[in-house]
Amino acid sequence: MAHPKVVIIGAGIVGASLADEMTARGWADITVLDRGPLFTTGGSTSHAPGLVFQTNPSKTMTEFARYTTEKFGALSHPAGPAFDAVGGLEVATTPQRWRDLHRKFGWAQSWGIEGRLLDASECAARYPLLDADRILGGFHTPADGLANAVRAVEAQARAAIGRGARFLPNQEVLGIAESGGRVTGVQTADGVIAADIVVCAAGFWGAELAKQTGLILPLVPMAHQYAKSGSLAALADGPVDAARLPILRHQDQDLYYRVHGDRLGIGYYGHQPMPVDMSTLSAATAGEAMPSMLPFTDADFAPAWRESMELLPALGDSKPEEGFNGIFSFTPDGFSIMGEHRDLAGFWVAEAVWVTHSAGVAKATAEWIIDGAPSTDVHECDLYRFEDVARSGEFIMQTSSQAFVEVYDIIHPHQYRTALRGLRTSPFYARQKDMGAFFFEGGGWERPAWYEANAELAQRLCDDGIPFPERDDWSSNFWSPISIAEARWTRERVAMFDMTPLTRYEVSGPGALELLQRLTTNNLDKSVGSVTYALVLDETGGIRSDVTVARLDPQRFQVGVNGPMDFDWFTRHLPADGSVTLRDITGGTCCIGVWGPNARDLVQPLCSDDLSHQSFKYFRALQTYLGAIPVTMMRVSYVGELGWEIYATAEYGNALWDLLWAAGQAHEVIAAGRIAFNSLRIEKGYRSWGTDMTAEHQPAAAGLDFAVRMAKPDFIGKTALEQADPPAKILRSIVFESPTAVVLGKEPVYVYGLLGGYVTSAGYSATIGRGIAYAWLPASVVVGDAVEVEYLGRRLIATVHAEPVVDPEMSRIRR
Ligand code: FAD
Ligand code: THG
Repeated sequence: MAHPKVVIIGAGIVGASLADEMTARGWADITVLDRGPLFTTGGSTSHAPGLVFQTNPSKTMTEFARYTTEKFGALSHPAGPAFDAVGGLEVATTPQRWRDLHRKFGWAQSWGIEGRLLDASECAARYPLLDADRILGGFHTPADGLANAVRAVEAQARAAIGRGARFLPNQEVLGIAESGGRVTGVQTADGVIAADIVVCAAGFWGAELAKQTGLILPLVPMAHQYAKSGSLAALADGPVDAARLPILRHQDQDLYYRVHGDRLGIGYYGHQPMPVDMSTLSAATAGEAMPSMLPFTDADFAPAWRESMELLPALGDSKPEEGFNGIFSFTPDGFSIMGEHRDLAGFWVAEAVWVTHSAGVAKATAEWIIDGAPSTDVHECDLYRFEDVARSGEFIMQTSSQAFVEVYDIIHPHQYRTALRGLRTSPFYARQKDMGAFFFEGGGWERPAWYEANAELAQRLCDDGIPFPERDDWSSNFWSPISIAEARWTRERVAMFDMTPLTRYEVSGPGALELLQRLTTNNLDKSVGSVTYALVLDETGGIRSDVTVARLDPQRFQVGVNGPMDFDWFTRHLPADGSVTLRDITGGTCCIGVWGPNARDLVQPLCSDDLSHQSFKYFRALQTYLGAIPVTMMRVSYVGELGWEIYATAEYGNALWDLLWAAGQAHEVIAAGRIAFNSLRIEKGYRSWGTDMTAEHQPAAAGLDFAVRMAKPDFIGKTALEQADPPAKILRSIVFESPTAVVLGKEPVYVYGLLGGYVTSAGYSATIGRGIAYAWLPASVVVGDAVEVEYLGRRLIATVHAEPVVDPEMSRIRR
């Protein structure tokens, strides 16, 4: 069978790597076009100094980087290697950074990157130019190193050409040809080059091209300074073997370094963000060989040089030379952008990719195009991960600028952006502020993390001798002991949780049931009023989402999902005959979770329907009234308590809150926040998609087999599950031994002294008075086994616990 005809726009590191990956999978009809010459095209790759530090908080990005080092290490180029594993060294000059390097060491362990923490003298031994007195220590990673990006481009391009690909220089793509919702080719000055698939790998120019197809790529081309020192005596004829010096990061001052012969290259992120205006760039650089290079701005670099002299006295009286402001892409969250245009079939993007991740991104993209799904979980990079609000020019610019400023900063996992806050608020926002809510941000929403109004409650529990363990300086950021009180109170009395930001869709029409049956693993052909928990799988059986589906009418369902990528997936699977309508109703509705042993006593007096356990069963839905307010109630509880999610359209929100709040006074109701919510759901054994499990995992491994009905007629992913091997790793609950042991997520877990896996979600269980977490662990691990979790350099002992940790009999919920 003839393979599809592919055009790749851009012969930078991404385009070249993609051509190699696709031809290696047997697709030979591939044309790579570049507006510049080959292989120094003038794009970002042409001048990238090529430092590859693999360790990243993201497992996916780390895996992309590891694949890149392995692949580039095996490439051959007549001029020399495409990758030199000189090692990486990150140094700390502040106690905060030193602590953070411990955290980074943890990520390296979790994701399988070799590395070691070194004291100052060990750092100086590896990097003799360092002033050892200025540093507290460093993190050394022997497999990191220097990519020669242009060599890597050429070597991969030659491999692709050897398998039939064409690389055409001086061919600017002027437009995308399409017909009937499909790409048909690309427009150049010479005419249309036909294609079934077009991949936009045009680097920071890509957003402009994509815009022509109606697609917004949230990236900002940003200038970043790079310069070289003069010849350094210490490298030219000194005792230091320049060729073996590791790549170096001095993140406390936004600096990085590599060797060029007997000179040092210095990169700097400390200057103000310099977004590039694309409307003038093209005209300004049209005739340039390096349109991605802007003139050096000396004044911006002055602090970089000053700080470099402090750290590396060997710079002596040398001066910055050959400086330039090079352009590359920044995104709102720092991740790349990958995927296929939903409204223009065959138009793919692989954008905002560093050299570091390039081969990994290219491999995943090739798998996605050719096999239908990447073998690595790529949700963090998904083209459709962005909420509507995140596609505005204002949002893209502000958040990408913040991403530039923070690129080397120490970022706490609960540190949320400060710019553009307050964009999405629930109807209860004013009430929440009145109660002293501390807000986290998620998807543009303001979400109470805890309420200062509950401080008194915390004090009361404290006085009653309930333990409130002290937290260390790091984990006590963006946290309050009040959250412990809120969680306890939920289990003992009743609490109101704002569930408005939980994304929900209405799926309706004659084809609605059939569509949902195909998209999910559980049987949904049940009576009106049923609520069902189900998984959404991809073709490989990987978990794309977990959802609740409420049948509100024979042809109308309300689906509680995880975010914008679900909308994308559902939309792509809508039948062509128009028999299903999909609507995101999140913004027009609101939701309060009323949960706790007192929940029924609180709500029943407001409702003329019978809310008893027998009449309104667990996992059922009811459309009714609370007082005068029309509501949909679902007897579902992510926190594992008696109670309901109560939905209303947004205009009733204030009245609904006030009604429940007033009725709740007799039952000692409180408002409770996200931190309590999260720890309650962990102790109850409920997973959070994107953190605990992703498309990398099948249901059995994630402990979610109970939501799969293999007897049901065909659904997406079923065949893959039938053929699946037993999982090698399983998601387990662990409970820490010490009441003061707390972790935050992504920490490595050791089993019998050997690396066994990593933590996903973590929290403090107020119910059992211990830190708890989920961790991916070898399937051989059994309940009762002891494990050790490394947190900021300390080993914390934990035990694998039977699930759920709290209320395995479901007696709290089913009553
Ligand atoms: P590019 O290399 O820009 O390739 C895109 C290609 O598309 C270009 O060749 C361009 O000519 C072509 N093109 C664009 N529009 C069209 C069109 N309409 N028609 C035809 N062709 C078109 N990354 C690291 O990992 N490590 C580092 O140390 C590092 N340091 C950096 C230092 C500086 C100063 C800069 C600027 C960047 C650095 N980067 C680094 C980032 C890295 O260089 C880029 O992220 C990466 O090279 C992007 O590769 P790409 O293939 O996506 O884009
Ligand atoms: N509420 C609603 N929709 C949601 C969530 C929610 N969709 C996304 C996400 N959260 C889905 N996650 C879960 C996880 C567990 C449960 C509900 C939603 C749950 N599970 C029970 C259990 O595992 O025992 C019941 C399972 C069953 O009976 O099949 O409650 O919070 N609306």
